[in-house]
Parts: sequence; C-alpha cells; structure tokens
Amino acid sequence: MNRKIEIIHGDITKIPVDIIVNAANSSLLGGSGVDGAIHRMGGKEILNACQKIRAKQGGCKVGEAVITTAGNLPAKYVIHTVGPRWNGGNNHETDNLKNCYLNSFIVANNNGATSISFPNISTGIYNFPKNQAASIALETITDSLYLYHNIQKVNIVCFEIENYLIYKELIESL
Ligand code: AR6
Repeated sequence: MNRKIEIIHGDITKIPVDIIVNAANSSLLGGSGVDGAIHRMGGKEILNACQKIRAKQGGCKVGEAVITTAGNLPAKYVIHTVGPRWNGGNNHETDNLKNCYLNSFIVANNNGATSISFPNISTGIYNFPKNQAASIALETITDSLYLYHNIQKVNIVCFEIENYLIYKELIESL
C-alpha cells in the first residue's frame, strides 16, 4: 500500500488540494455527475476557460486531459479528462481509462502540483464496471507516483459508498 494514496468517501468539490480532476466529456461544456458539480461550484470561469480550449483544439479526446483554472473551488487548477464509455470491454476501454489517470498525472506534474484528487472516472453515466475501474485506477496511480515525483499526495474521492468499499478492500490487499 502506497502511503501517498488516500481513499476518501466524499464530495471532490469540498476537499482542498492543488488539482481537482473532472470526469468530463469531449465537448468540455459540462454535464451531470461530478462534471456538473465542478462547474456549479467552480463557477463560470471554468466554462470560459473550457470554451477557449475548444476554440483552440476542438475539445478533448477520450483518454486525454486539459487544464483550466479552478474558479471558486478550493484548488489551483481543474484537469478535465474524458473517460471511456463502457461498450462491452473490447473497445479500448481499459487503455483509455488508464490514459485518463496517466495523462492527468503528467499534466499535474508539469504544472508543479504536489497534490491531486481523482473521482471514480467513467463509473457513473459511462457505466464502466466499478471493480475493474478501481483496479485500473489504483495500478495506474501507483505506477505514476514512481514516475512523477512532484506529486506527494493523491486523493481518490469516492462519492458512492460502494466505490469507497471497493477501493478500501483493494488497497488493503496490496
Ligand atoms: N464528488 C466526487 N465524485 C462524484 C461527485 C462529486 N461531487 N458527483 C458524482 N461523483 P459521472 P462518468 C461520482 O457520471 O461516468 C457527465 O455528464 C459518481 O458517483 O460523473 O465519467 C460528463 O459530462 C461516479 O462514481 O462521470 C460526461 O458526459 C463518478 O463520479 C459523463 O457524465 C463518475 O460519474 C461522464 O461519465
């Protein structure tokens, strides 16, 4: 078990940290779930910044990550990453989900962040099986901590108790 990783049951918009990761969609224009909460609590500055990125590069592809201001959130930045929709499991879902965590880590590290909070990307509306998503997330985060040394603290913020219990069991077995 890596002592830099903490599993938290709570709302990602309420926890002070350098970087809050958002489970966005390719449009970057907001949505429901954690994306809705981040835009609602962060305010219009985040949407304005997303619109500038859209104008420049036309949104964000699945597995990639872009960075904006965190507006009114208790963070320095928000990293928006786009998780895969679960589509049976043979459509690059695993690699795409891994890339969300990895690319968020790289962008966070490049921007001098020392702490980062992740939601359980793709496990809501995008329907990724929760156990599988948790294994992929923990493995990728653990590997990334060895590669990107700026990051000293990773919060995995589980909104649902089901995900929290999955992560707790998984992390204790490592
Ligand atoms: N804090 C932490 N986690 C949260 C919060 C919160 N405030 N609210 C929800 N979650 P989802 P996805 C959890 O559906 O599956 C959006 O419309 C939630 O319980 O937010 O990646 C986007 O615009 C779940 O465990 O994201 C996309 O269109 C996790 O966050 C689409 O949904 C992810 O659920 C992305 O779907």
